[in-house]
Amino acid sequence: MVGARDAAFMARALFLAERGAGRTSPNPIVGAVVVTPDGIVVGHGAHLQAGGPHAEVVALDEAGALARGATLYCTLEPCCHTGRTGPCVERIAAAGVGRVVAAMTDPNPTVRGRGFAFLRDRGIAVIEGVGAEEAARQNTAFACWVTRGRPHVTLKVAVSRDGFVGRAGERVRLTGPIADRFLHRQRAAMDAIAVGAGTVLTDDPALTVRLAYRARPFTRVIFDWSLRVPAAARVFSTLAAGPVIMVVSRGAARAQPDTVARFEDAGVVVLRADGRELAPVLRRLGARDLLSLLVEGGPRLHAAFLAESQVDRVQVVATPRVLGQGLAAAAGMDLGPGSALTRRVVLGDDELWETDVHRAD
Ligand code: AOF
Ligand code: ZN
Repeated sequence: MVGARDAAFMARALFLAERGAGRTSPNPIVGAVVVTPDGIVVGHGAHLQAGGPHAEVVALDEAGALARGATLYCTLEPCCHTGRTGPCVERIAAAGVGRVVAAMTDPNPTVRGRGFAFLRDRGIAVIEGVGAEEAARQNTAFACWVTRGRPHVTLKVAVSRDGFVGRAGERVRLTGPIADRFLHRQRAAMDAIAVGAGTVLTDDPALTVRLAYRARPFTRVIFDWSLRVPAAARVFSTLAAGPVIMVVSRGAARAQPDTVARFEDAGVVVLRADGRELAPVLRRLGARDLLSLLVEGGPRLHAAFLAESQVDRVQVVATPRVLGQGLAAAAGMDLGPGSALTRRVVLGDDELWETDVHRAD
């Protein structure tokens, strides 16, 4: 039975889970609390990094003997497999937990319901789905990666009031300082960022995280099919911040072996692709444990992602600047606050409109 207190304790577990936000890839973020039958919280836990203990184990360690007969609240189905760490369900059963309340099934195909079944087999009451919506939101990228083998893809674009994203060959600032800070925080939580060659040639971006704290390396991906980006581009001077991956067509790599060799000698990862299809490239990025990818532009790269239906989320930052003329956003990019809008955030003079793309599969 779902008690009135269950939602409140789950809210606490969901809050704890956020401590791992942006740090746990390729693992999900998970929070857990252990509560005695008289409603006293005797254990708290969060999963803070891959390879580290799971949230349930942290909470059970804190609870010690008080876990006997208690309820364990966890934001994800407890695991039943041995990965980098051992199965949580065995620890839960051994601790004598009487009841488990979980927000959602672990989408990982090696778990997916087996953790719950294990617990029920041992006579532990299991309640699923409390806080499900919030838990799913916390692990959207993980669920995408673990089921599809590719990163969750967010397309982000800033637009002028008259609908332009910039001017050809010119660096244009559209967003204000509040939006910039928000967007750098978002960058800090992503595993990787991608831009097209045109954006590197026009903006020469550093593609680093500023204005926000980031504890781990940041992967930058440059889609440069025909090897147009010069070695002097700023992004190549930021290898200390994390890997830089250049996606080039196999033909271009073959035609310009010296250029490729120079990049590789400098520490750049050159990923040779057959054709210009994005899906296989995304799977290769997924194999590098990249769970989330922020595609910043430009319009041609956005258009390619949209044409191939490789987009999970679209973010439009509407700004008050008027450009008069310039580059249009990718066709098919819904620039208005459409009906499917999932989030709308006011950022000073700018406004973020976010839409999640839902798929049948
Ligand atoms: C849990 N609690 O806190 C997390 C879980 O390599 P491992 O041992 O860390 O296992 C990683 C997998 O375990 C991951 O793919 C996901 O299915 C699950 N993560 N499960 O019970 C946790 N982080
Ligand atoms: Zn576990």
